[in-house]
Amino acid sequence: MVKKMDTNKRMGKYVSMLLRHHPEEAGVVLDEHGWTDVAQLIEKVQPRYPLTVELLQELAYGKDKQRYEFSDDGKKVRAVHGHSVDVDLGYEEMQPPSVLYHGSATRFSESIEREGLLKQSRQFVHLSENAEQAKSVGRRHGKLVLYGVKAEEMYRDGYKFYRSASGVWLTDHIPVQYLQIIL
Ligand code: HQG
Repeated sequence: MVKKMDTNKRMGKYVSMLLRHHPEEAGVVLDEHGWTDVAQLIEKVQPRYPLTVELLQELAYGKDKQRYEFSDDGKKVRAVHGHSVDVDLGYEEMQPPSVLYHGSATRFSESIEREGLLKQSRQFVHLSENAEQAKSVGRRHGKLVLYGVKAEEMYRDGYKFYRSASGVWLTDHIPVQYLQIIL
């Protein structure tokens, strides 16, 4: 059972890598909106992992958060956040809640507190509505530092925010004056 969980986790990371960053590594092709054909994706992943449609659905609606979505006919799939490849998901601009959260690691704090939050290799800075979710994202990078983002104030100042289908909030850059250290 433990072994099966580990394989699924590794498979999930591999599928996310293909759908968000390097589709070419397995010969997967994404269209301009990030979609790829489910049957082809499964065929390209199978030399490495025993992916099936059912497993892809499980990975899409993960325990902690949604990561992928399917087209209405179920034939296409795409990641709903996290891309570094240049695709247009058609996110709509939305008014954010007053505070959003970003978890990071203490080794980045000095730089973050100097330059603000940068999107690095991804298309956007990723923020959570929920502090717990932000904490687990931060811990993946090292010793946790949790920032609160004055999102409503930013929005009033003209910054644009988008909400992905997974509920992750996206924006281009968070200048330092909108950041508060929470933990
Ligand atoms: C840090 C997950 C130095 C930033 C999550 C982060 C998310 C800076 C790292 C999604 C910096 C980038 C994305 C600056 C930001 N100086 N470091 N000025 N500004 N950083 O992985 O947000 O679970 O690209 O704090 O839920 O950790 O995979 O971004 O530590 O939504 O579905 O640079 O990944 O989604 O790391 O994670 P990442 P992230 P999944």
